[in-house]
Amino acid sequence: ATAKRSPEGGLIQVESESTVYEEDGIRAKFVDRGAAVTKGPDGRLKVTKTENAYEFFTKSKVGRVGLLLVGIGGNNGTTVMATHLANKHNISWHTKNGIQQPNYIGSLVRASTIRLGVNPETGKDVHVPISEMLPMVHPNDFVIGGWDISGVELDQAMARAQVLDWDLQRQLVPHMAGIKPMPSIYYPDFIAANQADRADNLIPGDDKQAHLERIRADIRSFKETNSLDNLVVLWTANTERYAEIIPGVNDTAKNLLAAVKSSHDEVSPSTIFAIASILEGVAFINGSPQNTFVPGCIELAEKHKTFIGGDDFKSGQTKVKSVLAEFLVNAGIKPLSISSYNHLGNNDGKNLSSQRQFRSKEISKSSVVDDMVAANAVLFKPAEELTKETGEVHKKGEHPDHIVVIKHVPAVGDSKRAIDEYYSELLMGGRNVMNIFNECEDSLLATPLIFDLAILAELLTRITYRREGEAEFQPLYSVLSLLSYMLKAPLVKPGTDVVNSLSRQRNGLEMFLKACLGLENQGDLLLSSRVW
Ligand code: NAI
Ligand code: DG6
Repeated sequence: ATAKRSPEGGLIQVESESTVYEEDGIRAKFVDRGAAVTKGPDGRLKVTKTENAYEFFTKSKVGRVGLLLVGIGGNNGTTVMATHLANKHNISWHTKNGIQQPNYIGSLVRASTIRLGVNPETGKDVHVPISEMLPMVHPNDFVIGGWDISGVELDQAMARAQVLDWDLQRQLVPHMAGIKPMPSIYYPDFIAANQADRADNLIPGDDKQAHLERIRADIRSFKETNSLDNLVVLWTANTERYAEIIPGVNDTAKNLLAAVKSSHDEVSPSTIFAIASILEGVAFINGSPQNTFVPGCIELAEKHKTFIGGDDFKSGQTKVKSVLAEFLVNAGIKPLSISSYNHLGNNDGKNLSSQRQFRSKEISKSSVVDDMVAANAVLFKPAEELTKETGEVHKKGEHPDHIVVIKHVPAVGDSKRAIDEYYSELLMGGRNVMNIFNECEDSLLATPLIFDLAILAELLTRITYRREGEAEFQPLYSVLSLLSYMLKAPLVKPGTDVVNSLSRQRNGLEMFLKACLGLENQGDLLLSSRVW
């Protein structure tokens, strides 16, 4: 059974001493139970149970929320705007299959559910939409704006993208005509040379400090003009090349700010947007693969206690890979190679046909099976074991061969084709080959992720916590690893493990939302169904 929202307010009411509904928010006590594992001198693993008590406070007033997209004139940007407007104005359209209603299919928050518990009368599970777990902004209510180096108005940019049906575009024209992206920063060295012909909407000059101040002013003015309570800035512009990490330039917050002042070549446009957002106290999400968050940028966010999240939307091929690779490894089957090809014909594909931008994408697409492989030393020998066995020093453990190929094929437009071969070792030397062919509009997969990232990031800015014994509540840690489900190469707190497994990422988010309601995650223990 999936519960429906009651018209008079919040759907969930937790009846427990540890959960208190106050006028301005929900206060919940939660005990984080875990296990500390150390290796003793005899080689045995010593496990100690851990318990850490927390109190969470979630502000319930959502207010007016803005979403500023960097790259609003692109395929994702225009599809986000079009989807928002079609839903908000309830615009339906004719397709060859009949009449289509607008929706948010593909959004974790708006179109998927969480198992809340069991109805004691029926014994059946009760599920709720994720959007009902805590007060969250509805995507219809976002105030959306953004920047683009292409000055084409959004109705024409939507037509250029060739993503949505013509009958929908036709009806959206009156809503999108006249909306021109704000001028943006263009450093030609960071994106492919083949993008130069659309760069006609630029903030003049090459003074990076002036650019930073201009973007900060844009953020402030958007907030003021639209009377916003909260704002998220999200990069969905072209993939940039990696910035070189240079000691003294971008390694610390102080050096990075100085590098902006001196207009250093290695400060990218995306890092300028991230710095501007941090200094304006608004959350910044990077939907592309480049290393926007150089160490100095992460340190700056930590210093200002503002929120950042990234990198690179995990929309199709990589999402499937994070499920399939986990399935194989957790089933005790050993992937020997994963070969991924894709071709697409949109402007993203054109930009990625340039080697340095492709390299950024290759890195983010390649890291996705690393944690699953590292978690299974039965199948994949760790570096120390290989070193012992061979007598040569191995810095890395055993790993399946993994290749990523992307080609630009203009004819297929936004409809990306992804082909993956999984070649694995079975029992007694057997072999297994699995092939996947996936085809769909790339931007229709990315758009719901953009809504999810913005909705969840905004929610996380309203949550504070304190540990047992602490007097003051404080915001969550700056790097929002809870957004990992939507991202190919999740940015995490330095020194902590990256989780790529899609099910672990979803569980992590689910457990956190429950913790904010003071609920323990029952998981799939289902004890009552196992005992008499
Ligand atoms: P797109 O090429 O259609 O749009 C990007 C837009 O960014 C363009 O309009 C371009 O003019 C603009 N732009 C470039 N540099 C800019 C700057 N400095 N400031 C402001 N605007 C700038 O690309 P699309 O398909 O919308 O994808 C956007 C990004 O999202 C790409 O980096 C892509 O790799 C990434 N991505 C897309 C996924 C998808 O499924 N569509 C999934 C994962 C990542
Ligand atoms: C070519 O791969 C274009 C890319 O922008 C991808 O479409 C995008 O990164 C999505 O990748 P994935 O692996 O999540 O489908």
